[in-house]
Amino acid sequence: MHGVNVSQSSSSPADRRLSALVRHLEGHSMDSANHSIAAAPTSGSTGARISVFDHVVRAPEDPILGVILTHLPCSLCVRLSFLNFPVVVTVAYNKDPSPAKLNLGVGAYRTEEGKPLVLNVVRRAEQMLVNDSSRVKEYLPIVGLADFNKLSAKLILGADRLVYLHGTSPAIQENRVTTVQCLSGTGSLRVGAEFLARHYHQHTIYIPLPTWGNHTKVFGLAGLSVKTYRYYDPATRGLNFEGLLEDLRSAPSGAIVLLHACAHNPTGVDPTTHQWEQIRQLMRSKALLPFFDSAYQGFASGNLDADAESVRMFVRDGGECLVAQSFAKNMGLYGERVGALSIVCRTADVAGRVESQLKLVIRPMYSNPPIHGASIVSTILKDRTMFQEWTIELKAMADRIISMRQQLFDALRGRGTPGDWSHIIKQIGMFTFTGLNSEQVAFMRKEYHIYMTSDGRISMAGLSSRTVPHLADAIHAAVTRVA
Ligand code: KET
Repeated sequence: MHGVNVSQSSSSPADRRLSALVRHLEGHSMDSANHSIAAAPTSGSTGARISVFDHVVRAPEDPILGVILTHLPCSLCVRLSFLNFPVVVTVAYNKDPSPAKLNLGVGAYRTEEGKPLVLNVVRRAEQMLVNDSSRVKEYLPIVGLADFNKLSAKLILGADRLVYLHGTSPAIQENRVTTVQCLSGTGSLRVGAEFLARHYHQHTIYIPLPTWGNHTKVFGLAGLSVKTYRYYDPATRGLNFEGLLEDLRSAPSGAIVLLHACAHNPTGVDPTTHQWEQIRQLMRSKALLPFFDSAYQGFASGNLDADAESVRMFVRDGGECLVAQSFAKNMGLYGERVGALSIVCRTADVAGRVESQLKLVIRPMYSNPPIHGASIVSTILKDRTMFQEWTIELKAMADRIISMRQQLFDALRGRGTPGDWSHIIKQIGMFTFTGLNSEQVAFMRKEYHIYMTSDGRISMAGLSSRTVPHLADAIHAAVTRVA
């Protein structure tokens, strides 16, 4: 059926391993097909092969992960996709033979050479874990690794004075924060959402317009009713602050409000400290419940404390909130799926009861979280030197992104591209919300082999000094040739 001789085109050990995987899957998928045919009541030895899943329609690709470039060799990706193996690549991207092709779709950091990066400090932590012969692979508790939970909460909420993580968080000192290790940022959001759907009196959550595409699905599938509040003003390419306040003012008392802690995705537009303070006052006066999504701590400014300030403002006032944290971007642990959900409560007693219910959400969902990624994070956070090494590497990633902003801005100015492109240098974090429309995005994909989400979001982390001119040429052509 597939007739693909994968071994011929594979040369490196990684390729050979993948080839073996393909052969295994081919064999396996045929075996299982034969097996189901034999068992299916509709099939005889000569009868039509009708699957009990014949009615299943093909779902569309995920708009973000659907354009991920994995480091699989192109030829193998296409072959794996023949098998419907769920590799997260678009066949379109991988089939694109152009050497100039550029993937700016997913929010994943790349080096100046366009390669995925494993931080040195992460490699060191992994080495230490490997060398530690006392380590075992037993199940973690339902709530995950205790050290990891404690340190993650300190990282986002502020630490006590005894450790090198700066600042103080009265909530932690008073034991009224419960933190559970979850499957990265997405899993933390989902566990928080399921908890709210079961135990919180208000089932409406307000999310910014626009927001990360997965928010709607995560909250909707957890049983919450999803509404939006105005956030971005296309005319100014900045925050629609009045619209935001108006919408939150007219939200029902007690409603949940999703806030991006920093580096808003996809717009790159964050409120100023003064605006955050006004948002806080309004939300507290209406008893709106803040649910922070912190996927980019350290990536916005390069400073972990500065990027946590919005969350800390809401914790300092003594009120309650939820925070979903991801270590995918700031530690480069994308595939390790390591994150945490913290719920800041009024009292230690409430926090204890909340935690007992979080366990009931987690246990039937995935039982308990994986150990490796959380061990890496806690090894780094627990050691002063490693922590400092991490902050330096993190700052270097943030700085490279900032320099890409400047280079792209200069390149467009240099070409005299019509329009005001200052938003490229004003926006914060991994993404630039370019303002390009979906036709222009399609044009750039077809003519320049540049891949991005159809809302015109580009991941600045995927750019390099070498690729900036190509992107600037493409944007220039799109703006001048496509309305
Ligand atoms: N919140 C936001 C705002 C976010 O951008 C992402 C990921 C996540 C949560 C989830 O991250 P996790 O890997 O579960 O820790 N965003 C990038 C990747 C993706 O879509 O999954 C992105 O927008 O490209």
